[in-house]
Amino acid sequence: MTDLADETKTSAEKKNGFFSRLKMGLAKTRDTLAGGIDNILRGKAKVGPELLDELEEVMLSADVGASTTGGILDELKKGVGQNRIRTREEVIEHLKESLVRILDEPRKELKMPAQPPLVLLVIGVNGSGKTTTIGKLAQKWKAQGKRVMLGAGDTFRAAAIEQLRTWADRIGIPCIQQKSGADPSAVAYDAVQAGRARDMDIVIIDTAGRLQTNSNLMEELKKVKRVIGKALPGAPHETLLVLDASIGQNSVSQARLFHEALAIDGLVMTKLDGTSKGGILFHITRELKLPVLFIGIGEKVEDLQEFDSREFVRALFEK
Ligand SMILES: Nc1nc2c(ncn2[C@@H]2O[C@H](COP(=O)(O)OP(=O)(O)O)[C@@H](O)[C@H]2O)c(=O)[nH]1
Ligand SMILES: [Mg+2]
Repeated sequence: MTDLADETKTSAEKKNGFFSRLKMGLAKTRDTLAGGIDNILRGKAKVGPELLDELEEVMLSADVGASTTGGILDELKKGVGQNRIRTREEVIEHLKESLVRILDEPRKELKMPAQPPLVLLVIGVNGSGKTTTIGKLAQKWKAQGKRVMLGAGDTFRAAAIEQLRTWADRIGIPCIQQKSGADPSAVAYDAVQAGRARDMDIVIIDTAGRLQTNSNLMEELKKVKRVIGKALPGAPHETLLVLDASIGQNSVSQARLFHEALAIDGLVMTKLDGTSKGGILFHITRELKLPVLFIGIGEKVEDLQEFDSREFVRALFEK
């Protein structure tokens, strides 16, 4: 995915820009995770049980989660026991491979429908970054020449509709909306209908995110999802859950609740830039078997990146 401004750059420059932005965004998690690992390994002559205990502590402090950390260390112990892993470098290489494997297990690409439009339903609690993520995605796709339409399904507050409308106006794309208080499933239905009638490639539906413990929200979202399927059989093609990475372990229970109610297809992890808890991404992927499709590493449009597991792990470990 590229921005218009990027179009003139060489692909190497683009790749560098992408990677340095990623590294910058992940600085806090890198300090905790790779920085901690580095400290432990430095000065250790031998790779043994004491070292593995210390590694466990570091990974937990970066919110990798107990079961995920345990799984990774079990493999590491086996390797050490069999004398396959002996040096500091081998420990790090093994860790990196384990982390990439965890991220690569669930599928990664967007499911594309046989016939456009691709309909994305975006859900998540208030403040997780749904509306900004939608705006950033829409801007990227518009810049690639895609016909994109938005649906203002967060009808709970007038300001939420306004926020999405502002993105749409700035990008120069249509936004289907009704008055605040309107039935969100009616808005979603209209948006998908309009998307079909107006030959859109992509329709993105925003939703409200009052607390996940509120069963009304889940019922409301289920209805939105059902009604979208009536407007276009097979849609929504992707139900994306937006999660704020800075809430760490809490995001696991949050994701579970949404997944149980709504059968999520993929995750967007936002605010990785403001947190040292980025390790949570490994834990969530492993626990829920859901792919991370996009990550947010800042406020700018180019700070929403398509997720690349290998680059992500490399950025976490590279000094
Ligand atoms: N630093 C940072 N802030 C973000 C990111 N994504 C979203 N935000 C901010 O999070 C706040 C809430 O976002 P919003 O899209 O309104 O959340 P919503 O309630 O889920 O729609 C806004 O101030 C966004 O600018 C990110 O990746 N990094
Ligand atoms: Mg919003």
